[in-house]
Amino acid sequence: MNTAHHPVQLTVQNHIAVVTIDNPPVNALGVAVRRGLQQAITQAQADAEVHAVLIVGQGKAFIAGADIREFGLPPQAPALPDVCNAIEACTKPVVAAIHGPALGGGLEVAMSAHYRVATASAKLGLPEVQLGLLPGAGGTQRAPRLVGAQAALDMMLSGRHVGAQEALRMGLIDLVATSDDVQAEGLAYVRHVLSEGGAVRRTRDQTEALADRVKHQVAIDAARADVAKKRGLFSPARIVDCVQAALDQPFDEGQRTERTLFEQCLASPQRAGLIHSFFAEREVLKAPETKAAKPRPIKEVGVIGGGTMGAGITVAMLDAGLHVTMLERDAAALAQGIARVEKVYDGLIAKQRLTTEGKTAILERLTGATDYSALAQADLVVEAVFEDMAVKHAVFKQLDAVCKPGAVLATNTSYLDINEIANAIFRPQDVIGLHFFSPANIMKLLEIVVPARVSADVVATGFELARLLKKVPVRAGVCDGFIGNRILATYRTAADYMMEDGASPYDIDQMARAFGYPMGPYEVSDLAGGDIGWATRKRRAATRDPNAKPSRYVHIADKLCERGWFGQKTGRGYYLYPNGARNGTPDPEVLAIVTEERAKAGITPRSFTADELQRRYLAAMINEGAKVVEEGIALRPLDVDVTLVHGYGFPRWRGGPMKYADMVGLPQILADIRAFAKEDPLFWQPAALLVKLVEEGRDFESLNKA
Ligand code: T1G
Repeated sequence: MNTAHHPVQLTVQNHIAVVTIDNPPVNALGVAVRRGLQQAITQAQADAEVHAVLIVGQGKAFIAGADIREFGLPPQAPALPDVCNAIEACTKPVVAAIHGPALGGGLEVAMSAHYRVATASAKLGLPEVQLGLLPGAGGTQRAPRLVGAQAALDMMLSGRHVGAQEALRMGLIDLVATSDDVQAEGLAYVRHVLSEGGAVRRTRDQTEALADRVKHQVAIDAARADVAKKRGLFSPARIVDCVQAALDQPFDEGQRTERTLFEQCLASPQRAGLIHSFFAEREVLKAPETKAAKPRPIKEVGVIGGGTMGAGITVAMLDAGLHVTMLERDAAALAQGIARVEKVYDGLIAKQRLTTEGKTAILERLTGATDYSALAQADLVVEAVFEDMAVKHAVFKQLDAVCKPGAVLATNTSYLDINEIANAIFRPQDVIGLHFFSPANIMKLLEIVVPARVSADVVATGFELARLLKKVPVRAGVCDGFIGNRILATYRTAADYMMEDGASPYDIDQMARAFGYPMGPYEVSDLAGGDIGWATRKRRAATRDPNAKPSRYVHIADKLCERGWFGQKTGRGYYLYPNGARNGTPDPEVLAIVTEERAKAGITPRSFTADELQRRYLAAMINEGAKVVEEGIALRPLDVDVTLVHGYGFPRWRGGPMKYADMVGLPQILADIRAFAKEDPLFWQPAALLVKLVEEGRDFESLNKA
């Protein structure tokens, strides 16, 4: 008896073949599902008792799309385009009844059916572009035949989900069901089709939606121009080409065009990087503590500090629907903090993304206070006060005295030792680091920093808070800079060394942009303000061990700061920002300072090619990332990837520095580091983990599932 689970079942009810897909968790179209669908259609076609076919999904989805885990593996028949064509070729009417996600290949299956009905929960979309792909199972040819070029391009280039009502208006579906009983609604619609004569309405034969060729050509041309402006991604331009084929070519020829372009996208490194990011953003949610414990409840939260970070965190909490108490030291500071929060919402009102009433409703959940007793009932409190250990100790001493038992006490510190903060109070098990990134209500990354004595459910609570705030959490151990800032310090140092050795800061920024960063390290410094790093360097100089090995110190950044050249906020930094310009222009005086500092350091400047700049910049990033994994500060290489992508601008379509290293090949990365070490053995010390992986012929990915 074959007890294997067949993910596609066919039952016949009153001459209707009900084809049910049951492939948890989201009915992805793995090879067993494709085979089952093809067999079901063949069986329904051959069975004289069957007058029509209904396709429906079991569980929470219709079909979430192709099985993303199959990409990059040898293809297995039947290919999804063939399955879709078989569905469409059926001589009996086929109805797709959609609930939940019908995405990518899932919507392509539905569009190859002759009719579509959806419940209110339906989410229809063609998000392949987010994976570096395009709809490769006829979607680029059928969608325009149903909804026209403009709407099809919008769906495929944005990847957005479309609800049932919008889908009906577009012509993507035929009916929005009145109940959530998707199978019953599907059967009812099949009976309706049969009562109307049971016509087989093949999408490939529809011409009405593309009748006005001029209109659709205008839409295609506009999309092509828009895509050309957005550098970086590979598949959007090919999506436009596919829709052009849908307008110009017969269906079968258009499908061949689609197949050719789909295979180009499949072969692109962007597909590998984006699919890695897709899964990595789900794997980071799986930390030992989130498996071991349940989060504590989070309803009332407190934020201490109404400065830039405190206000940003307050907005993030309010946007999540939480009740927030902002605590400041006095009424004046509190008023400033509240004003910073209101300014965010006033900005949204100005952009007509929020109404005045909406702002009022949000602010009803915000309470201001200047006395710690206001936090007595908070479930979680996060402090965002001045980065000074004495100030942190004073805050946590108050929290220890006032907060209810079980309250989670979090610090937003970006580099102070959280173990030291925790050990100074009577409930270290409740202390955790929640490292937000500025602006805290916008940046997705949230480092969940785990001190030695914290209890597992507090860590789980940090992850739960990230979910509520729609942020991307990454578990980090306690060290200087945790994961992100520690790696940033290293590759920024590598950039400073290259600048002092002969490269212009402007060439380094250009290299980073060419790699896919939105801006380079010196543009970032000008945006954030060079004074922040300057203050940290001065603070650390005071505590630096005089007997420590003399590591090379580049003074260029300090020289700019000594002149008050902090960046955009002072009109100049590495770049000039005349009249408040947002885009800086290179500053000859900065280059003169660089030249002067080289001379003082006794350096004869050398030239660097863009490739040399890039290899050093990335080798430093990857090497430090390997050390961070080796020391357990990051659980896996993918945690480093997600941190750098969601907190530091690393291009998501490259998957992150560790994924990029795997794609380059670790032997090459290690060889680069060893070559650079000949110039500077102190800075370029290969991570033991990197050496080990190369010796064993493994890559970083081999550690992600371990
Ligand atoms: N393939 C394989 N696994 C998938 C999957 C997929 N398509 N979608 C989700 N999963 C896994 C996911 O990794 C997680 O696994 C679990 O399901 C729950 O996902 C030929 C080429 C459907 C809206 O891009 O957008 O079709 O962590 O945590 O928040 O033209 O998943 O539990 O082990 O995200 O409720 C196009 C991708 C594919 C849709 C559900 N389709 N998925 O969200 O759950 S390419 C997509 C999603 C394609 C064709 C082309 C979301 C969701 P684990 P989850 P969720």
